[in-house]
Amino acid sequence: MDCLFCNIIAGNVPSTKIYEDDQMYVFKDIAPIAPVHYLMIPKQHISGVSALTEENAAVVAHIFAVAAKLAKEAGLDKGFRIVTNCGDDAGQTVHHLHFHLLGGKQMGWSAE
Ligand code: IU
Repeated sequence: MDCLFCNIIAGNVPSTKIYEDDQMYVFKDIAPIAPVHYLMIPKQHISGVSALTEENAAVVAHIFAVAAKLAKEAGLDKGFRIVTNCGDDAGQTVHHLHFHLLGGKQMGWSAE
């Protein structure tokens, strides 16, 4: 298995787990850019948003429903952001679909 996030799901690479169920896994980003910075990933290997099909709709919807719950549990009452980078121009570095859940600070907005 050469996918880092598949190895994290399998427990071959350590991570700080926040949440897990049969469809998805959530852990703390190793290099956080906000006080709360989780990575939410499907257990199924999907390389990124550009590889999504209608067949993946349920797991993506599930990830977002869990995100709302985790944001509430983390106390992000003032707001939060969900980001996914897709491809080189966006700076995607790990080619396993992941959604960043960011919060706990006032965030700016830029495509820099
Ligand atoms: P990106 O959207 O593909 O750039 O996000 C990948 C994230 O994975 C990035 O925020 C890294 O800090 C994070 N990460 C990690 O949590 N653990 C790791 O071992 C590696 C990257 I490599």
